[in-house]
Amino acid sequence: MADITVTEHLLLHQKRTPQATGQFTGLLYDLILSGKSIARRINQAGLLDILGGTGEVNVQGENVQKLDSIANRIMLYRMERCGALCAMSSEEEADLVRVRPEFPRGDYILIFDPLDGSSNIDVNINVGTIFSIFRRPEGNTGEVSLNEVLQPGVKQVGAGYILYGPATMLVLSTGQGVHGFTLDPGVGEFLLSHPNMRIPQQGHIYSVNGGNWKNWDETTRKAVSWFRTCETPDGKAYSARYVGALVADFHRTLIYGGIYMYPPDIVKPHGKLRLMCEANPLAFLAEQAGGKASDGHGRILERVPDALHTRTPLFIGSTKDVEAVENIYAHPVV
Ligand code: AFP
Repeated sequence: MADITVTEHLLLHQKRTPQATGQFTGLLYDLILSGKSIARRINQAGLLDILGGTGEVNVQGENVQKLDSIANRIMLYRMERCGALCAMSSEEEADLVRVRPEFPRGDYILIFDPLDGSSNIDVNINVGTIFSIFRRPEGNTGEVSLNEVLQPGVKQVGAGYILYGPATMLVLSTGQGVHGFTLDPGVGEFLLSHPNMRIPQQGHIYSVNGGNWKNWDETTRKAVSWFRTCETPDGKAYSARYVGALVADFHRTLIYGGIYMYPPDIVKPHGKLRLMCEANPLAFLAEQAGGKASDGHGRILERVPDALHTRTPLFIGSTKDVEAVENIYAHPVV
């Protein structure tokens, strides 16, 4: 395959209109640069004193890892200066981060999880940065209000993730399919390696934290049991795989098909995952790749968040597998 860089790909595929200002392409460029900086820190993690926790607890009530905090600072620093944003929301920040007046302000809003799966970092297992991009509602100027940011996922204009694994990969959609790029560390560029990614209609892998079994209701147990006992189209049993880093579990699901599930339970009645910085961007990718994302009852992308850190149950992956779960929730066990 000819070496197509992500920048070339964006320039070739962005819609060009007379009104286009290049802001969106510039935003993606700086996002990619931030991802490369984070990848470099992660690669050095075992060599420098950046493993382990900071001793702080974030807005989600979770222990902040040193690399969470480093990744968050890299994203905030670089993206505030990119000139395309008016506001950002990070999983690590309690409140909306507005671009300060000393920096040029643009029309876009960036939501991100700087380092998803960071509890895996000390054992050298995949982590990732997940991002979601919205446009500020037309005609609004001045200070950005929270309401302008709390948009449903269908309004995303772009979404993706950077997976820091054996290779660093960028998986991106701007609404015209999903494309994967692999970082060539020799040249420092992401090169197109996975054009037009498509999720198989039915998979053969289910992914869920089975340790939560005792906290699930009977309907959820029935949904999980369905995958434990049913057969794949070629008559084989489903396999179970669970990394515990959403971005890694989703990446496998995107390529092989199947389903990732984080259902509600009695400890987390609204689910664990964050709608805006985790579920929405991956739901956008899933749909763009021909798959589906649901909260068990309806489309993730249609949910209107009531807060920046709203949580949601998530069932995402192959259309038939997600529909199987929705059918079970449609007839709850009483
Ligand atoms: P961390 O970033 O705190 O590791 O959280 C990761 C995560 O939000 C998501 O990436 C995983 O799929 C999920 O939590 C795993 O949660 P459990 O440990 O409850 O299975």
